[in-house]
Amino acid sequence: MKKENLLITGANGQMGSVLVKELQKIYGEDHVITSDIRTNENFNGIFEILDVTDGNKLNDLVKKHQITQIYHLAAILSASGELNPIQTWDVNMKTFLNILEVSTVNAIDKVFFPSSIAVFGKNAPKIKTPQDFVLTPSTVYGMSKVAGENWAQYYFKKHKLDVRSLRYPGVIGHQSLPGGGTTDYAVDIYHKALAKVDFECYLKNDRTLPMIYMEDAIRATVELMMAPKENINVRTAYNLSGMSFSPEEIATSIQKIYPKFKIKYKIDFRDEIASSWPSSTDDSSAKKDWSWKPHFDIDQMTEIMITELKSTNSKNIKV
Ligand code: AKB
Repeated sequence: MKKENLLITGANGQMGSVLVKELQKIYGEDHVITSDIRTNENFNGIFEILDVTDGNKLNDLVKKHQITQIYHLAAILSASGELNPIQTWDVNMKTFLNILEVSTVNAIDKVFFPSSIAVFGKNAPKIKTPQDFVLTPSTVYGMSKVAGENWAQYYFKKHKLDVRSLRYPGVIGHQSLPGGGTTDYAVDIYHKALAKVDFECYLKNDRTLPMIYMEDAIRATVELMMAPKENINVRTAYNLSGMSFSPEEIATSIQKIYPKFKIKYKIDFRDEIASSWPSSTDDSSAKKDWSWKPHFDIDQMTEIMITELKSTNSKNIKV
């Protein structure tokens, strides 16, 4: 069997740090090259400093490690993106175009590109937003994801580059902290509950968004990347569903474990971003093409989040 060597960009991020460990289990530590703009001592195996806007350095690393697959996770997210729109467009687009070019030149087998529910705009149906609805995003982040999806499809058609992509909902996990996203509140809320402090939410109480538990998000990524090439009929990005909930509903779920937990609201610009996104998406293409099925609902997730965060906290205190 051909030896695979994977390059992960943005490996220090919320998804990257968890995905790396899963890929290391599958391919072996020495075959997963982790990279990020800043150094990180938490990974076993090989780590490289990489700013993906530097196409030459990317090309050198791909050659040096004989890379066969790239998971390109480096990006600026929706809320941070609105504070620096031009820089966000530059970084998100330049990095992905470098990945596509270097992958084509080096005959990379497969590329993973994360897209997002942020591709949809206010005009899209809120409930079960269809896979193929017209994309009119309201954020620069969303615009960069729509452009990225189209570039992915272009390289697939023009250069036969096997680029695969998912439209992630908000991802919630205990292993890492998100940064700069609109859905980040749904991770932060668990940390506040554990610290026994009230949570101040920047979204409206009934702002329902699509979300997914980290374990489901990682499994979806691996399943998509392992699916036979002929099954991949969507060459932009697949809608992906886990669960949907509002701030009020996640607070209720936490109150089943911590009855005294309180949520209050101080709305900011992120609610406007969230108001342009779907409440749920129709992921029947993912179900049909590569048998996608989420495993976790909100209460199961809450139980695991609280148990795991408690255990991490007690380990940290002992050190
Ligand atoms: C964000 O909130 O920006 C991300 C996303 C939904 O893509 N979590």
